[in-house]
Amino acid sequence: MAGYDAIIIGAGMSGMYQLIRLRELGMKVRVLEAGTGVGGTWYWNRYPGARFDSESYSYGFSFDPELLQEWSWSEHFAPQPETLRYLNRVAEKYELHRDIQFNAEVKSAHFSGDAWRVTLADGSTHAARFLITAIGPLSAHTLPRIEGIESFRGPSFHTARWPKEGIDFAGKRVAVIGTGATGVQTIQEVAKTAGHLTVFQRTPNWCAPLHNRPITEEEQRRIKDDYPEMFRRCAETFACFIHTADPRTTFEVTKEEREAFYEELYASPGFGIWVGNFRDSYTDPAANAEISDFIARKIRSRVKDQRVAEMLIPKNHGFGTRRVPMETRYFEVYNQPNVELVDSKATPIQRITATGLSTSERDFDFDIIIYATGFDGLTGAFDRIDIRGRDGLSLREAWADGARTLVGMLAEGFPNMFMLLGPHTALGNIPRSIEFNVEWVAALLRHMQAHDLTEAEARPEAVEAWMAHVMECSIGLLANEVDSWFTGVNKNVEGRQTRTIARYSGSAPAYRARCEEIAAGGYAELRLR
Ligand code: NA7
Repeated sequence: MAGYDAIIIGAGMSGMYQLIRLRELGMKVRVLEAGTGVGGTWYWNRYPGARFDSESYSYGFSFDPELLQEWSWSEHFAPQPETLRYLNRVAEKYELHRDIQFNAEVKSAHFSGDAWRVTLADGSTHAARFLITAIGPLSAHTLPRIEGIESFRGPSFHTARWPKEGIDFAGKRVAVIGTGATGVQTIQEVAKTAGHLTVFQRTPNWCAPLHNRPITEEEQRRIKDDYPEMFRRCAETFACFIHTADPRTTFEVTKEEREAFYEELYASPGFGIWVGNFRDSYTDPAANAEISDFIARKIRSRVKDQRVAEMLIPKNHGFGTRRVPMETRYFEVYNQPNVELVDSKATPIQRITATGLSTSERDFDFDIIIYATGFDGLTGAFDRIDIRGRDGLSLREAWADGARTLVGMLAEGFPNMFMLLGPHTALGNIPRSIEFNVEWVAALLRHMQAHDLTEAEARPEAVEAWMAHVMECSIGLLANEVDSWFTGVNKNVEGRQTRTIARYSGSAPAYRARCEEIAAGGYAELRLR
């Protein structure tokens, strides 16, 4: 059995950066990655139209000033192939490949006394003192639970398992099932070339314009000059974006001022309309109704057939209470003669057939079926590995009624396991959270090295206190009243049918302050041996 100081599961952005930081501690590290290349989310999600919704320059790694100057993003919201090229460049610069094993799907990780023993799908095993999960909050993709899904004879794909060679839709009859952030990006791209596209929408989502465009030379210069300032801003905002909530409340301005502000946000690039809106937009139902009404009017003005427009306007949740898909001429797609929208709540898909699918109303024939049906979010990737801590304790069982963590990075009963993007960590503009968490874990390991400590585990009372804080942060959020991966719901997964407080909804600065306090206090919340 091969022995290491640390095993990192996953070679996405968090695994890559953790490897760099652990090498600096002189540790012998092995990264185990199921794919054949680095990039994680950006390796797997190659579906047509995949791109950032965060400004490219705010998303990249910030730790290497030289790399920031070297790399030039081509667009304000870069497409997936460019992001994957960027991450490959990072891997190349730091020679990450020599410590990464590809095609290495981890099946189990068991703690036994002084080491984690990790078994891969091919039966091989590795051992290490420390286990670091870099497995992503949205990586366990889920197909719909529809009868006959295996029987379709044509090509069918989940968006997160897209073929590397790409797919030609020209003249083809294509179905897209799902209208979340992924479905919206896919639909607006496929509609450009498909012979006929049928979209199966169960729940409409509130979408807003991305306003992407190429970065000019002058902007490129400014972006590169402003990096320190921009990252400082991201460190101060609620969710690490360059956008943050407007300090005003919805009704403290006049109706005209409110409308003008909404118009300005709607015409601006990126997440501003969502995270830069009036600060009470997602806590006060009346405030939320105002912005929802504004967006509904926009949808009605962009979609010609008002029956279709009404189908595209969410009725069971307000704007911004689920992840807002960012779009580029998405609503106009439904004005095209080659596109049809089917209401899958009114007429559910009953089975996938050899030649297409059947709803409660009619049969459809397709050449290609695309499942944009999302992920078992936050804890799904953990559930797919048989993780066992002290005395054989199963993580899946320990978390059966909801995950319990200390700052999302440690779990009681799982010594020396550190989770980079575990549940209850601050997410938002994720690479910013990744850099913080990676550095926090590295600092903890440095502390352990300096004090000759070999084991770290969250204390039960510290977990209890953190969970109480997680619950407290979620009070009053309208998002809690809606089914989505934010609330731990995925109708395609057993045990994920009802809403839970699945994520940390406090601010990223508050999250970091708490983590820093733990470190500054000598890690009293951890049992160190
Ligand atoms: P999401 O946002 O979870 O969306 C999944 C979509 O698939 C959503 O519209 C679902 O409808 C739909 N869905 C799932 N199962 C079915 C079945 N059985 N029948 C019909 N429709 C179905 O996943 P995404 O990949 O779009 O986005 C995930 C995150 O990745 C996103 O938030 C970004 O942060 C990046 P539902 O709403 O459940 O009715």
